[in-house]
Amino acid sequence: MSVIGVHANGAAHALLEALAALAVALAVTTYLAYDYWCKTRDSDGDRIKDLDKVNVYQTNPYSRDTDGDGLGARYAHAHTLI
Ligand SMILES: [Ca+2]
Repeated sequence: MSVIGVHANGAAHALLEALAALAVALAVTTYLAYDYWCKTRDSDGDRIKDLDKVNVYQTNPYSRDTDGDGLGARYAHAHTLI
């Protein structure tokens, strides 16, 4: 193999390594962004996180008034009704 060929293979190898590192960085960033979104998501916009509605209050994260009593979850939470 010529000297030029060796350099071309070296450059190609370096390029592949850079692309692999970029792919790993993109995957990690995407995972972290998705994880943050899952932990902070507020599907019904009542400022109570979905995770808290499910795990702490056992209410529907997609409904502001799970029990249909006319009181929003935020009000009910503030007045310890849930
Ligand atoms: Ca909510």
